[in-house]
Amino acid sequence: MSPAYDPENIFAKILKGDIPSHAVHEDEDTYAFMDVMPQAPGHVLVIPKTPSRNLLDADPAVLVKLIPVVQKIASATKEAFEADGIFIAQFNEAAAGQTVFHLHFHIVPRQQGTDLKP
Ligand code: D5M
Repeated sequence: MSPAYDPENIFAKILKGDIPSHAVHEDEDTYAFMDVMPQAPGHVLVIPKTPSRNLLDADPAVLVKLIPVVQKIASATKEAFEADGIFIAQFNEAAAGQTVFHLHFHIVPRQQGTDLKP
């Protein structure tokens, strides 16, 4: 079983306004902001406002609202950065690379022939 949701994680603090962030979208259920360690220019994170540790922990009703926003922001990011493609990633638990334990989708514009930063 996964550890419990930590209400003091960095993204929870961003949602509370305790830590600054560069917002690109906000609605009743969802928040999107620029990643501070971008893997490429235009790297955005999309998160639900509902506390969810990761995808495995999330209520499907939360995902129903979140995924269309991921799609919309991926599309807008692709256009804004004139990207050839969009990489979308999401990690579940530390063993899989998750470092912030509030569900988030990475949206990263990709240009043909370029590598992601490690
Ligand atoms: O990645 C977590 C991601 O969160 C990683 O790309 C850095 C980013 N991050 C960490 N702190 C902040 C703040 N304060 N603002 C914006 N982005 C942040 P994962 O490995 O998927 O858990």
